[in-house]
Amino acid sequence: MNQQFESFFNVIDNHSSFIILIHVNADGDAIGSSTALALFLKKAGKNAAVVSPSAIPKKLDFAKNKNILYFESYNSLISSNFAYDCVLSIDVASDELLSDSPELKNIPISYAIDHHRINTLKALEKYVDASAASAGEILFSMIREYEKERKAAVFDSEICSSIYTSISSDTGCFKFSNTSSFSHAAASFLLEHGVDAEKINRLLFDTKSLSQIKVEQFAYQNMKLFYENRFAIVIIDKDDLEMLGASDEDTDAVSQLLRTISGVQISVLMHRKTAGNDEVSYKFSVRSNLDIDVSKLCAVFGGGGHKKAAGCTIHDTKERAFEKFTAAAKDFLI
Ligand SMILES: [Mn+2]
Repeated sequence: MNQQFESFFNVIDNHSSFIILIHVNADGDAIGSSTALALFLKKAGKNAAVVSPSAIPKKLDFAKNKNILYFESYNSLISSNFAYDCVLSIDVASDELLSDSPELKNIPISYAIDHHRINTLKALEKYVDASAASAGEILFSMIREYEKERKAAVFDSEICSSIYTSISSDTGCFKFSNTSSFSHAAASFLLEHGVDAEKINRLLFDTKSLSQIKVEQFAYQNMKLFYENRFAIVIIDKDDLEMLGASDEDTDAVSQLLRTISGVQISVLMHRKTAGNDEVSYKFSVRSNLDIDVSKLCAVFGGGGHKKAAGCTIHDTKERAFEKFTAAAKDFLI
């Protein structure tokens, strides 16, 4: 019996209504795993809602569950008067990822579930397994253990679909290097429990909005290559997005896109944070090929993430942020 899982089950037993925090700019893992966790808690006779620090991207609407409440800011949680006695988090690696909201950053978290290698989130208890490709895989193991220990039936097609969304999203449809035999074994179980994998994967990977396509077109036209074409970067400024009629969520796939160029070892999307303050800061979304650990590159600037997918923020002018990052990246090329 996993003691940390048991400790989580005790947290569930000892409370009646939960909010589940996810990270800003929610992805398929954040929505899939938090939705599955909320559904699991409801099956355990509890009340549960998901709290996202920022608007949930429209393309993930399909991954929400009609029986779960989603609050898309701290203020909307407060104005709803949703009563809760316990705060959980899933897929959140740091306080910074709870956005600029001081209320959310200081909210006491009872139990945090995560799979990032570096987790600095403040929480009473944590279960962090960096070998898991997605937070959904950890939840999958927890629910299996819960079913065994409590002789309860939890898995149904809705929970299984949410976990499948989470795993498929964070493994890039089972293509990224983090994909393990466990990812596939979990998926196999989930497919046996009524998951429409074709539909989920089409909506996650093969469906793009026109504005997303325009952003990708812009990225191809404006990308810059350095260091014998081993380093690809594109800068997308707030004005560029406005010109394209696009929003932040349309930029998600861009760093991934540049990584597909043959010979590129590190690909970067550098974009202006849209937070409404005058301070200039640029966010870097970084991907790598080969055996390059970009979480270490991002750690140079106080960021982090996974080995092949990481991010950081540099508070500086466009030119200086670009120069700093590009110079630091050089040491990581092979
Ligand atoms: Mn994740």
